Amino acid sequence: MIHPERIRCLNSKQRLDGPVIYWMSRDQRVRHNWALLFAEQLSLDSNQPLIVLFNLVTSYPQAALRHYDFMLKNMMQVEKKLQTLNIPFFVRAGNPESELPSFAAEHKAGAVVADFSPLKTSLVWKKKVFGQLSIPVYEVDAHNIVPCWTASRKLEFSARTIRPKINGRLETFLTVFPELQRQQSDNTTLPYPVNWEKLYEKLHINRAVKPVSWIDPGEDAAQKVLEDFIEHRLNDYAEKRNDPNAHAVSDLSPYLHFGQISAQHIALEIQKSRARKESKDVFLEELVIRRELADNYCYYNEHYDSLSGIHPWAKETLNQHRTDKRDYLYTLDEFERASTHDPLWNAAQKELGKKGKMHGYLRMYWAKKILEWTPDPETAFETAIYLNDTYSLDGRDPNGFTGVAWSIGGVHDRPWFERPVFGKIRYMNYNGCVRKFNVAQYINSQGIFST
Ligand code: FAD
Ligand code: FO1
Repeated sequence: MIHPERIRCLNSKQRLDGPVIYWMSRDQRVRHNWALLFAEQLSLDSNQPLIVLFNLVTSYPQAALRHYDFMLKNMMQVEKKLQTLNIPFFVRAGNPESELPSFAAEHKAGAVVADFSPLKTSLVWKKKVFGQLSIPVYEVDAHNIVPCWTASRKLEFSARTIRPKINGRLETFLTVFPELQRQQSDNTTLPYPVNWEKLYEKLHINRAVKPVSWIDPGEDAAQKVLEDFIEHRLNDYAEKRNDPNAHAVSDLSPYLHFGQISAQHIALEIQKSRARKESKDVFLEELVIRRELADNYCYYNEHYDSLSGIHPWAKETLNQHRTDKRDYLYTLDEFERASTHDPLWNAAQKELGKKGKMHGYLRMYWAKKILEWTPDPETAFETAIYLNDTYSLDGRDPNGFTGVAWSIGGVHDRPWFERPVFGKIRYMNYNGCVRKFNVAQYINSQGIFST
């Protein structure tokens, strides 16, 4: 059964007879997907066919070939999985505001189900699409364990304030998923096989940021990574997760960003594992509290994607230090080419550029140095978001906007003792990293010899 608080009806239209469309967008998976399960429930209740639509936008902001390749390779698997369940899968390429209404009309749809994202891109799509539809539109939060609008009705100040609100509802929401059934009805217009090559050609994207080979895209690969993490790395997560030299983290963020694996499913598997309790707790704090706090930040703060979204205390302190002398100043191009004076920063940028993933501990250091080496905090924010979203597989995500806002704007953090440029924003430096892990080893591992 799907908890009713996961579902919101976005308009008050009457249901018509006709197929139920699940417009798959943020949660690009067949298993453990509450939006798909709800669409199935609607279709069974009304004895109408269920069909799935993926609307491919040919130039998603900041997305490059690296990201589209990771996404489309999974979509090819989604097509096959839905075929085995006799659930027709269609792909349209273009702007959702024109494709969705024409698709719904063409199939005489009776209802549309959308998954949930707090990001502006998705909100703009929905506003434009749902104003044109004369059938009911439902939105299902298939990404969070506790639905974003249920966890809290307001912008939360920190992990400390949202944690009890989320933990208090896990009993209700951290539940096992029902199985998606094979669709019986054969009165659906079966789609032609998707012409993926043609879709690749339609993309207007930055093709210089190449796909990566260290991680396989797709639901099945994500499940294998999860199992391997639980088997070999979860135990040491608490003590080694901040060491970029130890492969101690899950590497699940690219799959989570594209919805190729369910956070709820991960949490259930982590809970079942026999790994050390301390490591399980620390991991769940990141996966559940930190990640859902990021959706809260983006959902309740329309300026999540710029410095103007940070708290007044942080704005004030950064302004007071706006004219402080910067010891180093770099342009976007110098950052992008990893050519600063700091071999550690350069190594982290190289990892991001080559691998499409930077270790979480270094991301904080990396972003904070951008604040220190740019002319003003606004430029710093824009530079960090641009580099993060252009190169990181898990970029263009609430976690990224929130991670940059934390590093540069002190969001979800507290004031620290005052210093030049940073003011009261938490400071991090090279020696702090040396105390935490073997910096020379990390730098050499990125093929850069420390000076
Ligand atoms: P693990 O340590 O295995 O964590 C497992 C999961 O928990 C992650 O996949 C993520 O969903 C969640 N998680 C872990 N740490 C955080 C965190 N600090 N905030 C929110 N959720 C967290 N994460 C992204 O998904 N996309 C981004 O673009 C991104 N940009 C960041 C930028 C900066 C400047 C900072 C400081 C952090 C950023 N993060 C981002 C958060 C965090 O660094 C990554 O989620 C993490 O490194 C992903 O790797 P992993 O899955 O192997 O991590
Ligand atoms: N969502 C879509 O519905 N269609 C797309 O073509 C699409 C492309 C895309 C490219 C990169 C990326 O990081 C995300 C992309 N998304 C797309 C959106 C994504 O699935 C989520 O909906 C958003 O990231 C919101 O969280």
